[in-house]
Amino acid sequence: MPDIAEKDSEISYASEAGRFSKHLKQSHFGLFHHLRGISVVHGDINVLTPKVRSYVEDKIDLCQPEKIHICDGTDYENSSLLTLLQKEGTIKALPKYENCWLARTNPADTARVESKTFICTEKKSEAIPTPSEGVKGSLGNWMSPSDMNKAVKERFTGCMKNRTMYVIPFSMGPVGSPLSKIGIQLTDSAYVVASMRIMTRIGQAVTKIMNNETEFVKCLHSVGTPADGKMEMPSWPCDPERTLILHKPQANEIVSYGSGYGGNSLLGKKCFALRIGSTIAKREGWLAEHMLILGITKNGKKRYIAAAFPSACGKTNLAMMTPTLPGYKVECVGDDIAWMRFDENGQLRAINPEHGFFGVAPGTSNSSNPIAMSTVFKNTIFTNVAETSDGGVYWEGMENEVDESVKITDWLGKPWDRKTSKTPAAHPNSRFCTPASQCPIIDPQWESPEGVPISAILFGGRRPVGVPLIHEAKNWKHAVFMGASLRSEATAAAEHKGKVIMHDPFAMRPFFGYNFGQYLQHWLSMETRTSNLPKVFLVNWFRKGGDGKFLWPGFGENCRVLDWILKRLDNEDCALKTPIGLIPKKESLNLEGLKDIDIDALFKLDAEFWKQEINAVEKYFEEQVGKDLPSEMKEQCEILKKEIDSM
Ligand code: OXD
Ligand code: MN
Repeated sequence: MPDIAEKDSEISYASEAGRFSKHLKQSHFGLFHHLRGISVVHGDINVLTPKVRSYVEDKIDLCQPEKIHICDGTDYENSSLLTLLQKEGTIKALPKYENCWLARTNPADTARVESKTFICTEKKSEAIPTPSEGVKGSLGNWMSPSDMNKAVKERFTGCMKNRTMYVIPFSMGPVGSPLSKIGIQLTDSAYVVASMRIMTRIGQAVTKIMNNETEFVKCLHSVGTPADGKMEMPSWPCDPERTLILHKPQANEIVSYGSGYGGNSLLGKKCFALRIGSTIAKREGWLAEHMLILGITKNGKKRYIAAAFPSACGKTNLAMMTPTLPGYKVECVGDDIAWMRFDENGQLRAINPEHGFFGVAPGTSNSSNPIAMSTVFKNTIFTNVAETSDGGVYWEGMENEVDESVKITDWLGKPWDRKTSKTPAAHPNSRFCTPASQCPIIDPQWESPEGVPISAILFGGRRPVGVPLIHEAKNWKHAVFMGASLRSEATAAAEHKGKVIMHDPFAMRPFFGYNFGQYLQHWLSMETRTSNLPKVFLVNWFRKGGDGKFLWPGFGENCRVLDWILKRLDNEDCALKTPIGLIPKKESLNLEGLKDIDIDALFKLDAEFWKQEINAVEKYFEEQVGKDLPSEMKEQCEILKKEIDSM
């Protein structure tokens, strides 16, 4: 086969029109090209700009794949990849549903690995704050550029031998929106391609708008091979011992090795949209946040709200809420990530950079999230959920939705019995990966290139004691403090064990791309960008009573809390000042039709609890952020302590 690629690309770059007509002729028809002497078995190298091509060629030299596949995002491509994945035993069809698939991972590769995730900068202080002497930092990990180069060389040299390198051009955000960004992911996992196709916009739509000036984030991923060459589970290759996820903000570069799962391998999500995204946002003056975006309409008036909750704290449920109060409608823009910037009128606008939902399956049911349940049973890849004998899926929470007579096989492929099995049927971090467009309440503006106008920002977490159902920040500095002091019970989305209350500032602790002290400074600086700042609130659906039961019913009833927020946005005089912020005045929270709500317990402010809380936050700031902490945060601690003392 002649290597005609070099000459062709010169010709095609001389003529854009020629490039695209040739692209149409060549896709899918097996006209082999070569890159660095390696066969391109799918797609057209001419759609790659010279800059992209040079990046791909560099990584071909490093990874030494057997074949190259340039993703075009077509249905044809997708169905061939799904066929291949079935043949390799990575996925199996779920005949109960339309175009749904079940993947089982190696049990050692089931969650994000924060301990193996690094930000790589010249100076350590650019990436992470300096903790106090003897304290282990928890606001990210740093690696030097030379260590990064060494680690990459060790792991990636020849890592794609006998494998296909897939080249995925993708857009985070609506293709062509001024708020969107482009990435090129190289991966040796067809599962990753199929998932990226759901989670982002990939292929021709993206390459069509690229020219040689187009900036892109470089994303290199390999599932790896263990050093001894022994692959424990050939259907799910990975190298958990040497897994490493690296980010080089200065070069807009991500390198991920050893894991095929979730945030470790779908690089558009946490690595790009949050870690690299937050560094680009800092440079360009906007915000990349771990936030859902929802639209809420009350009596015909619509507002948009963004909300930051730590992983697995119900962001997807809130984003798809079915309000119980009549006259309200919630619509979903996104369930995990928001990119937000002030427009020329000073209005904060947000896009959801993603194109799908990668939601935690357990706990999702027709009672907790009927909208998710009507979204996920077509065109979905499920991972690590349990399987039913009638060709469907099962997870904790679906007890009432699967007939008793149906047999269940757990996420490890073993028979599982509802009455006798001691372990969960689905892995606690098992997921559905499903197109956002299928959501029955997807917001009509969800792909609007200018983004939706944000009126309020919520922070929240799982706080069984002490933190009221809702309180409002007193001003912007206090709002930033609220985000900075966010704490929550640990969840299954990462590798932490147990139910400890962890600090998770801005719900971003695992996702900061740069020093948290500078991140706070960046948030504080928003005050200088507009006179129209959103109002900020802290919510807690998870407060428990003395009997250990939740005090608030949550889910669809949370619209009552949103209703109070809307009143505040309309400047209604319905808030009561307290030392920690503003809470609803008596009767201003609509509880009509709700029985047995202990409103006093939900809003009780205990001085001793709050003293301890502020002390814990102050200690955290001192130990973890030290000299990088903006003075405004210390001042907020002092103000709060004084006010709490007078309680
Ligand atoms: C996620 C997470 O997967 O936050 O969204 O872990
Ligand atoms: Mn998340």
